[in-house]
Amino acid sequence: MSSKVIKGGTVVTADRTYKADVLVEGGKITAIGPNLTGDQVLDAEGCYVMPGGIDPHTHMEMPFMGTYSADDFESGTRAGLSGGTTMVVDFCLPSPGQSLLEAMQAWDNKSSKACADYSFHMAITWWSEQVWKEMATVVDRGITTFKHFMAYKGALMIDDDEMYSSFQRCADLGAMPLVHAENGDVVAQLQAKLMAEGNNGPEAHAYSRPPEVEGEAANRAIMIADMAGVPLYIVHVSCEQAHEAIRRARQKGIRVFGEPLIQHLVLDESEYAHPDWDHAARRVMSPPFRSKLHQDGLWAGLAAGSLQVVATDHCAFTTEQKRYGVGDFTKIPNGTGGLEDRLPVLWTRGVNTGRLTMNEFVAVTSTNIAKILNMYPRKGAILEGADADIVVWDPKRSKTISHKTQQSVIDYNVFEGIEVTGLPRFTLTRGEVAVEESTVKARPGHGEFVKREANPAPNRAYSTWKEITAPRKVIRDPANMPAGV
Ligand code: DUC
Ligand code: ZN
Ligand code: ZN
Ligand code: ZN
Repeated sequence: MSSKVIKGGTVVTADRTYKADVLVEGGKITAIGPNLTGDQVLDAEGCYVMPGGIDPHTHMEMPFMGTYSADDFESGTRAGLSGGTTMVVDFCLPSPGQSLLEAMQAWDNKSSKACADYSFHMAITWWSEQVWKEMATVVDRGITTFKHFMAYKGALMIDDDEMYSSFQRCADLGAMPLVHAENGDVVAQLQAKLMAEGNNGPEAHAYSRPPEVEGEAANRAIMIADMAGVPLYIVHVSCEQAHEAIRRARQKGIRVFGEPLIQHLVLDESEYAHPDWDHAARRVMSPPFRSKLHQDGLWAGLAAGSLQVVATDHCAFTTEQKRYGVGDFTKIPNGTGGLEDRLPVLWTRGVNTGRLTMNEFVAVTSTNIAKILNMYPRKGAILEGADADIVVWDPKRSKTISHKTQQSVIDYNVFEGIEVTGLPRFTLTRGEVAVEESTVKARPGHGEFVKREANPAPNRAYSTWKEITAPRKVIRDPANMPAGV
């Protein structure tokens, strides 16, 4: 078996920074220390050797809003590798009424060409006894997180009754629910009102989804999860109202995780006021970009630990696809890309500015994600025995982000023109060099499904669930009831 040694670099993990060589054999890290030798030497002089990024939230080739997201598992994972991300967690999305097992099969097929490892969440888009049953099979197959849409009324949205049932089922299975937290009923009314007033441009998308709809839904999901006795993961936290709900819950000992996106950390609502329709529509996603005030709150949350991970919700659509919504903003496919840019942009705007330490950077892009999603230390670690998913990070390498040089198949980039300093020199996926400077040699089919374990028992220690579900005493003597009318 041939070996590789990553030589002369500084290892940066979520909790340590130290000089060491890293030996890689058979797709695993087999030694860490001084003066290691191997068949092939990768020069890491002047670089940081970090666990490869994990993106916990992507949508490859997803049927959505009358079309399919444009990047598939090949171009998507290639984009990830190019930017130092060595794993994605994508969403199996059954259409309402469809079997979860069928959706899982569809995603198995789509992902066979992945260039990097991947795992799945399962979306709960409808509710029935069949879904209840199939959730156990899904968990057995290594998918232990279930996503719930509180928005997209008439399509993917489920109501509180269904959500509470599904959350209880998650608790029993040792699984964790995820939520897209937006009040879909309020959004639908605001959309109708705006359209009736002739407000049909992409800016109206943002008007129809104010921070309050997100804050309300986040708070509601947290309370319902607590009553079901299950931890909760809130995707794409974009505003203080949602962040505040998470912070408050965590201070009470409720186990809730918050995931901001790199887009919301650096892009703001002024993008929707751009005079060019295409420019604004390309940035339509849910939740929409917010004001600078919200951005500051998200950065602070990452540093303080009230928010734990940074994702992309990579869901890329071409300009042509975005134009389905000319004249009706509710038909603009929701989604933006960012998989290739998440690490460089977060490093540039986070580490280079002093907002995040290097260790915090590793935590929020990789290690915390691996821990929260039960993949640690196979993923998210520079440790002997861990998968050799490694990024050799050159803090001096710079580029200007441009759609002309990106791996994603779409014809623009929401970060266009942003100058980043800090880029991969090498990206390794299970020991294979997929990126060397600007050369990407990703191999379709190399990626493997990462099975995840359920938690051994539902963790209801701090939950109000116990109180709410405890047997209640009948207080009044039935013999002494007043006569009914
Ligand atoms: N938001 C998006 O913008 N796209 C995909 C799904 C979602 O929730
Ligand atoms: Zn979402
Ligand atoms: Zn999403
Ligand atoms: Zn391989």
